[in-house]
Amino acid sequence: MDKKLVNAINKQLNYEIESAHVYLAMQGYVATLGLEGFENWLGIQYEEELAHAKKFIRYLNERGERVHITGFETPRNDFDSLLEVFEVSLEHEKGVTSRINNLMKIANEVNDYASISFLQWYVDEQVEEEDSFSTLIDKIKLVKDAGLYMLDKELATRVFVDPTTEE
Ligand code: OFO
Repeated sequence: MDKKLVNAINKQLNYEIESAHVYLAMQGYVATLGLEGFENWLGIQYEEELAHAKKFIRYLNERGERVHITGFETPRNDFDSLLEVFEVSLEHEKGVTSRINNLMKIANEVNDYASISFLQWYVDEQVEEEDSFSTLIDKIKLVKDAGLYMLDKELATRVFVDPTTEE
């Protein structure tokens, strides 16, 4: 395989492990909010990212190329809200998409048709990744609005009772 492509795939498989760390750290934050469903969901996202890395590793092995594992950036561990976790996630996934597109560009430049075919899975996966995060952002906002709506209805029931005339 072309060395530039092998190096770029190695970089990406390490980034997938880094992505797993990103979601593991988010899972830790969400656990502090007592949201077990979100905690579960992010734990699965962590597993998925590791699976993305392993798929790249298997591919390089199949093509007789060497895998190089590197060190990883410390992920962000603190957030201001659940919404922020998912907004940061969506931005992260957009970054992954552009990295995958760049890999595809290199594969095309060096006419590596096997890699083009292999990378198509990641191109499709990124459409799903971005969609699932943006859907969750919409839902979190909706739920928030619904909560506000209910609180608003409760506040609308308040009637004026002159405190100075109360016995
Ligand atoms: Fe979240 O798709 Fe891999 O990184």
